[in-house]
Amino acid sequence: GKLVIATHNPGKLAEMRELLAPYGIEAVSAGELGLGEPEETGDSFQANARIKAEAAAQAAQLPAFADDSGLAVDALNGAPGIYSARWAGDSKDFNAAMAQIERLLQERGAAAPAQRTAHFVSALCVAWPDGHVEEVEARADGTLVWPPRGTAGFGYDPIFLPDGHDRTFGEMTSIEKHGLPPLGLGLSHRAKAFVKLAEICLAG
Ligand code: ITT
Repeated sequence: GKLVIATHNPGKLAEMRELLAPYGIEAVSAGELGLGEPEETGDSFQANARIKAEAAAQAAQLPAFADDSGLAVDALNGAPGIYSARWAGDSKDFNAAMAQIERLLQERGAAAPAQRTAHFVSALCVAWPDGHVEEVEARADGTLVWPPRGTAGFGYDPIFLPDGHDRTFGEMTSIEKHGLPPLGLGLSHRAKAFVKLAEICLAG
């Protein structure tokens, strides 16, 4: 059957399409269907993912897949967190949002890598028109670098160095960011969450 990918973020959409590709599911984006964007009024990643998935499932009368995600910086008490998109403003200026994080880290004297730890979170939700939902969440841990490195990916990728790697997400191909064989999917927050979701409802 057909699945709506309930995102208006082109970087996410590309990753979600890649993750779904092996399953042979016909996926259509919220943008392609002309669906609006619901207000993200939730106070957690999971709540916002569910708001987006349920709104799209109801509007399209098709199963809908949504991701709510963000970067949580330990020295900033988890900010920007669920406000990660909003920190970039209406102009979606992630260079400014990354510079803002760096300014706050420097104000706190966070120079050593151990003071610059952060994690990405991805909450995924699939909602069906009959009201059924499946929800999962995963994280990827790492350290923030400055200046930004690499032009791949989107959002905060150029400052995020995942644990155990020497290149930022911005320096990785999307395949590497998802997690390369032999380990397969399981580096990025989104790929890890997708594996959990696939175990629940896409594999069968
Ligand atoms: P939709 O709600 O339409 O899906 P959005 O960009 O508004 O798009 P979110 O509210 O979930 O989505 O915001 C998440 C933000 O966190 C996103 O804009 C990115 O800047 C950042 N982010 C999430 N995953 C990321 C990743 O894998 N790499 C870099 N930045 C990421």
